[in-house]
Amino acid sequence: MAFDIEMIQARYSKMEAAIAAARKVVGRPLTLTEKILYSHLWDGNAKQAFERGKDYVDFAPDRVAMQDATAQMALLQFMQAGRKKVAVPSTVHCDHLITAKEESGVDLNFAVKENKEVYDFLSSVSNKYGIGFWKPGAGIIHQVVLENYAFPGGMMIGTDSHTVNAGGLGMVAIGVGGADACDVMAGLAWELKWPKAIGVKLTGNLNGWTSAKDIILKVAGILTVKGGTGAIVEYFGPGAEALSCTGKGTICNMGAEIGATTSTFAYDASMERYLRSTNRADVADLANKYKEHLTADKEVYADPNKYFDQVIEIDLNTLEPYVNGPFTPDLATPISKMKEEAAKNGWPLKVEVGLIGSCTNSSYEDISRAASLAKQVAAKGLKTKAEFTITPGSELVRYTIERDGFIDTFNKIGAKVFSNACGPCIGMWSRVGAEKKEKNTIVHSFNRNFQARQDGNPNTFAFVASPELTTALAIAGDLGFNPLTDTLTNEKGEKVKLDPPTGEELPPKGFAVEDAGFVAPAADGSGVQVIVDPASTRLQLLAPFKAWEGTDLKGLKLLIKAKGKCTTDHISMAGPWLKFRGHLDNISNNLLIGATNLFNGKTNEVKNQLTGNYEPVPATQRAYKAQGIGSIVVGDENYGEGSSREHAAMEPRHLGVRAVLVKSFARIHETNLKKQGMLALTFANKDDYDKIQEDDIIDINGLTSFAEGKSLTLVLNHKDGSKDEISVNHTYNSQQIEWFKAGAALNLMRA
Ligand code: MIC
Ligand code: SF4
Repeated sequence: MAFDIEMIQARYSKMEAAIAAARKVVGRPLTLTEKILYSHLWDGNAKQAFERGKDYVDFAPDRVAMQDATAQMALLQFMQAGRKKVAVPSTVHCDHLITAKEESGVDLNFAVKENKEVYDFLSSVSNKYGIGFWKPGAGIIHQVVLENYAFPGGMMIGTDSHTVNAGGLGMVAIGVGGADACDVMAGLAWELKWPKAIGVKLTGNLNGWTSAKDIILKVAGILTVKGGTGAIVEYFGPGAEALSCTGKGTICNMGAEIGATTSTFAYDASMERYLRSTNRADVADLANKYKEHLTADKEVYADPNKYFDQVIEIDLNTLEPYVNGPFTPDLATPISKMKEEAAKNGWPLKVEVGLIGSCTNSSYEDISRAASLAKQVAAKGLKTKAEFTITPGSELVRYTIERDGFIDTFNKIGAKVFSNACGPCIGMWSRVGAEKKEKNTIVHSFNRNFQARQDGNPNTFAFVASPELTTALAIAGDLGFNPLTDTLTNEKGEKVKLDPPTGEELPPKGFAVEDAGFVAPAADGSGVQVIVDPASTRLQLLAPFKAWEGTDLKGLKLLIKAKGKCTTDHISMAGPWLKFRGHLDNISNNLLIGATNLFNGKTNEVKNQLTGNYEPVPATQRAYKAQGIGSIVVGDENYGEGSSREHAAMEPRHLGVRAVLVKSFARIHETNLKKQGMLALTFANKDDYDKIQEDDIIDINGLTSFAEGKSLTLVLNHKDGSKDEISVNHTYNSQQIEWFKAGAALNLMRA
């Protein structure tokens, strides 16, 4: 039986009336996304139609999911909200803090010891407040959610940008910062700007070497890392129905890489099969009963251009396998062009490591298809040239693939099986030799390949591909190898070709597991004690941020003018810093250490305006803080792209940065800044970015009449005595302005 089946039943029983009301106010057929959004309005059935990309709307999500690295901050905030229990079903998943080094068992034991304090904190908070707890080794949040909690037509939020993975099972699932999760768990509404709508029509069928991953790699190439911003992507068409449910999950998962709010698919037979095979026949039966509400009105898919703001069509019959990267997930190269492109750009062709798995691609189908290639290694007398690793997404998948012999097959090609956790994907990879910083290439089936993300080496050229292609490229040890056309030379000197991968969507013998890793919370947790040691380096109770002083902000120093890509990995690095995710002061020592200073082209070296010396960013900001001087961070396009980690907003807030001024923001990061009481501003005229000088002293005017839709003015006082006055925009609504005034959204809840 499924978890929380009564909640799902209750949600479905209200859908018909909610959708009818929506159709009436909107006055036309509805997309699936609209049906899900309108049936989750906080204020009940729709009384007005909302404008895409404009109206802020309050929603009532069905559930909340948190992973350990972000849950710490989310729950530290929740503990201040004064509630007895979470208001909606919520779960915590221990997946981000396990270092991949030797192999799963050893690594897991080590992590359990190393992170004991954090795991104890998370499990006791979960126990106290009625939150389901998935212990270390249970699997990666998004895989576990897909296997246990996602349901067609539902809405959830999660403190991780890849929460969107649950779109594979027909949800609207959205990544948020911990403060948003805290609101919903405290029984408050969750606010989102009504999204724009992108439709992707899939025709034809995947075949041979192509897989679901190639669809999203192609879409990323078309839309780029910014193209989905503010939009929900809805996939449809015969090609969509032909995909497995987990394949749909892969596509939705990497929707985060195009900046999309989320992605989703209509309920279909593949979802039904997946629900039944993961022990949720009850949800499948319910979904069948309500299926007309779990897809768009038929007019929509028949004439998509009329209902979506943008429509992309992809013919799966002619789709090629893609390899995206290096350093960004949207640089899409079809495998047939890779040799040429790599030579042209100086990307090292030798593949050192192939890594499969992660929350994006570790389904039974993925693993079985990759294994079909691994099997050919011995059969064709080949030797695998690169190292090869697997990180299963969940214990359910790991146990089942072991039973079915796939782990054995991978072992035969010298693979390492890491724990069911994020591992190398999030930089928790103790890669031998990475410290030498040698130029090298790796290929993986994860979703992100930002510089230095996997192994901390900025000279690792990381490419993203399907698990199948990753396996083939690892066998060949050559990034330019095109398995569709090229041959390999085997041990006997013969030329052999790899046969296209084959696999099973779902295990023919069914899934099996001994201990999936779930710990249910106490029915009454009021007696549970949560202990945070004041001397801890890993956990720190939060002190409220100060309220706004009620005046314009004068005399701010420029902390950094960041150049080019500045993702959340640049603002608050993961990897070795993950261990401080529950300790705001300690993690603040990584503030913006990855961002490039435009004035000297260096990372973590900015001019301390008090001493005139070049110093690390955190130290410089601490020096300003010590003197009570505020500062401002300036950035480029899509600032804060990537993760949902609110540390990227809390750290500058904690250290006394007052405003972040950029050409454009990624959605989650912008909201996180607002929630933490920061000013998130954009240049009214993007060229004004060039006016910011290294020694500027900056005033922000207009705050005493801060209002929705009204620009603010910045005065740049340059060193030579000249001044520039520039206009800056913001997207604060009246509620969000209150957050700013109170010092943080949480201060209002507590009040
Ligand atoms: C990621 O993929 O970058 C992460 C690590 O899962 C993050 C969350 C985090 O920073 O803890 C995400 O995507 O939100
Ligand atoms: Fe973990 Fe990587 Fe998935 Fe993020 S993208 S949840 S780090 S596996």
